[in-house]
Amino acid sequence: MVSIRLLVMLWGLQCISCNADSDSLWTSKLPEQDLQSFIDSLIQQQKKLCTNEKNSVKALKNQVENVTNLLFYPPLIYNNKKYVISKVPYQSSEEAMTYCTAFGGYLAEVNDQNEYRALQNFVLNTPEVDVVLVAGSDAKQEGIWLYQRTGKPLSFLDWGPGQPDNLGDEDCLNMWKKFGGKMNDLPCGFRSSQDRFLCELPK
Ligand SMILES: *[C@@H]1O[C@H](CO)[C@@H](O)[C@H](O)[C@H]1NC(C)=O
Ligand SMILES: [Ca+2]
Ligand SMILES: [Ca+2]
Ligand SMILES: [Ca+2]
Repeated sequence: MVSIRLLVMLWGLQCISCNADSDSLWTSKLPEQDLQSFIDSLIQQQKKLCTNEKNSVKALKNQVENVTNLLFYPPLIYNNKKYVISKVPYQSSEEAMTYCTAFGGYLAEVNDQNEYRALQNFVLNTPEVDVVLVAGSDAKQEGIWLYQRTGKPLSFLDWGPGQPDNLGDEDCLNMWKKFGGKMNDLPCGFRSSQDRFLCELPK
């Protein structure tokens, strides 16, 4: 009997995360009913709590998906990651990074040739976008390009013609449709309401 009660208590513990009402489990003394019906009522309560929780998680996921669709063009799924290009401009590279972080990811980091090819095609095949900000900055030391998130040197770079030119001080990195999706340095602050940013998110 002791082991069954222990089991019930462990079960009850799972409920705490579901609903604050589960406090009542602890404040009530063992009911006068027999243990079996007590367990039955606990199981019913547990089922109800977890159904409610599942439904609210579903609704929340649906809301996040709705917001994602408002803010981003249809995603690219590549190598177990999800990449999205914003439908909105950014005021600064920091703001773009904040958006990507809020969705559980980071400003897209081009790590190798394969990821680059996939992202180039993605940019070229997304209508209405031209300049797409990705991770990379040489703000700390001119000509030394680092990922903002990790502070490590970029493991892949492929400049468009005449780039990087640091024209009027350009310390951030983008992929530019005009260059066939090749890279260009551009200002880290606001440049044009046509500019977009690219997030790399968990799938
Ligand atoms: C998500 O969007 C759809 C279609 O616009 C809408 O019917 C649904 O209620 C929205 N869901 C939530 C949780 O906002
Ligand atoms: Ca990457
Ligand atoms: Ca620069
Ligand atoms: Ca440039």
